[in-house]
Amino acid sequence: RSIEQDFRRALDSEDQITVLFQPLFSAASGQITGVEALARWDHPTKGRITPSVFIPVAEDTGLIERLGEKVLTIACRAARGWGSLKVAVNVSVVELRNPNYCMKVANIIMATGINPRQLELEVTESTLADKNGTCEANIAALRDFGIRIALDDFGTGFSSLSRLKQLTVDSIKVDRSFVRGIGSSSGSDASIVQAIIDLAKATGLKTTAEGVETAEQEKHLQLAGCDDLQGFLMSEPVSEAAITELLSGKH
Ligand code: G
Ligand code: G
Ligand code: MN
Ligand code: NA
Repeated sequence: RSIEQDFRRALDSEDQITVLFQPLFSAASGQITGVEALARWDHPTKGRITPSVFIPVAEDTGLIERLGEKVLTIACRAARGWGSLKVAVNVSVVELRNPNYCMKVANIIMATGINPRQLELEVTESTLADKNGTCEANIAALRDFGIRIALDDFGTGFSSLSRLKQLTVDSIKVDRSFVRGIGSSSGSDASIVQAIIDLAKATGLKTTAEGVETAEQEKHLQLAGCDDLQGFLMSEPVSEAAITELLSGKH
């Protein structure tokens, strides 16, 4: 059977698609500031399949809309048990091209009873470059509703600074390809990260660094003025129960 057929079955099943949550921490205080929901697919015979494989399939087949609804519903239900903790969910540009996207999100928020201010949606730079004005309209409507928007993988796409101002997102996530180079000999990645953080601050945006794996990177990002840190150094993506335990202060 094709991967498309298998993925369709996975969406119909109760247990193949799961959601893990990776915590984000304040660089200054070390306190948990939020979590990012990350989809996982446990294939009945092939084992765990990574999103970099199934997200493109989901986008090409239109099944991304069903995946998005599933992940968002799971994330919002989990958020109910976590007080006012921010929960971030990744959104594909394909979902944002649907004129009804904002309404679908609003329905899930109302059905689960969470405060829209708890939710952050992570969009990619391809959303900014999209000629179709629907993405922009959806982002504006989502923000009017109180949902925050983060620009994911910042620095890897082609978004111009003027587009960044127009779209008025709330925060940017510095792509891990830049974070990886911090502490390496040339020093150019450290300069790029500093420039991105300074640019974000100048335009009133919050910053999260992705892919923080070493204490040296953490130290550098603290000094650079980055707001939040996310990466395997602090925590890999974990289960809903593990986040609940982390919040309760147990170890
Ligand atoms: O979790 P992992 O590092 O394997 O994620 C790989 C990529 O898949 C990342 O770019 C991440 O944003 C994306 N991804 C993970 N979960 C989702 C999801 O629920 N929806 C979308 N659109 N992308 C996701
Ligand atoms: O593109 P996006 O930022 O949504 O990707 C999130 C993905 O990054 C998740 O799949 C997660 O597993 C992965 N990730 C999170 N922290 C780290 C890290 O410290 N190093 C690396 N290499 N990947 C990470
Ligand atoms: Mn993301
Ligand atoms: Na990213």
